Amino acid sequence: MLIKKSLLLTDNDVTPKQAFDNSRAIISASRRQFLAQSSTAMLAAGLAPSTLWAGHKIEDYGTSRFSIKEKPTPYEHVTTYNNFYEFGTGKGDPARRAHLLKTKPWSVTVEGEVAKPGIYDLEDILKRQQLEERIYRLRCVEAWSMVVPWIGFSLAELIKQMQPTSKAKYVEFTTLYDPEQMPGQKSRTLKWPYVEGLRMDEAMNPLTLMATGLYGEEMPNQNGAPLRLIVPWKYGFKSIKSIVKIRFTEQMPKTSWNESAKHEYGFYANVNPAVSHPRWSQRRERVIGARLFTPKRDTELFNGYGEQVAHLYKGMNLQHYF
Ligand SMILES: Nc1nc2c(c(=O)[nH]1)N[C@H]1C(S)=C(S)[C@@H](COP(=O)(O)O)O[C@H]1N2
Ligand SMILES: [Mo]
Repeated sequence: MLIKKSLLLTDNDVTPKQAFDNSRAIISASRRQFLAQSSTAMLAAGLAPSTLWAGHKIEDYGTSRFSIKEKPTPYEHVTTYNNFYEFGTGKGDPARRAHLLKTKPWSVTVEGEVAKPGIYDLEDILKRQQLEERIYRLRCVEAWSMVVPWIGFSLAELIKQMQPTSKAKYVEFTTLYDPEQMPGQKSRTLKWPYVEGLRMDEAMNPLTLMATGLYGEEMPNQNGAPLRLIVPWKYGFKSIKSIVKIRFTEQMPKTSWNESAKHEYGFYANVNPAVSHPRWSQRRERVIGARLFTPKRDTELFNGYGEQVAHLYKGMNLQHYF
């Protein structure tokens, strides 16, 4: 019975809207309540409770003018409905298996066309960044979306500190490769490690976020701990998780999804309702965690951030550069 309840929670059962709007204290109360209710259920269901308990609170962070004013998807959905193929292709696989990933200590290699290459301790990187909460919608290429209160810092600030050379036209990101910690890498679903990339001006856009947490807590492993990218105007697959390497390049990076099926997943991957995926429409999206029979929502060009990012693609044919 408990198991059923934990799987069938709806928006109204967890994180009521007022709780989120009014104060973080209330959120954490609702989180505690959720954890208390669900821990027994999770154990019974064979889920590793550590995947939900791991989160330490993040103490100090600001808010962002880029946050959307929408009700976040309940924590329970954000952390149990995931795409993270390193842990399997099922939406529930990451929550079940990501406890295998050891995220401390963590280092990030910076290389390529950059004045300050090196292997940096994530802790040292974080000391120099200002954390803020940004409520962004993540729109998956599979035509669903969720709204998440991410916590992170501006990628542009980090890039300025690393001082790319004038030859740096792109930034490439790589996820950890370790099949022992990431058992999905034992299957050849993608060419590992997972690689993503941005054009330099996309990486420098103030919307682009390096995220280290969500819902006031350190990032749950299944959501890409300890460091992941969030590019809110692009399809979710651009937002690469568990980053161990940042490389500045002159050439366009070879990205995992583009390499695996270039007619389906372009390098740009800007959210665009007018450009269908070859196998399905991108006009609308299913809202994760919504009540049964909730209509799909209309997908917005650039996921609603046209004002901030449309200029990046001026003069480009978006049907061709999808
Ligand atoms: N390393 C890595 N990053 C990844 C993925 C992945 O499989 N591996 N999946 C992507 C896809 S398709 C989506 S939609 C988002 C999902 O993020 P979430 O699980 O935090 O919602 O992560 C993206 N980042
Ligand atoms: Mo996705």
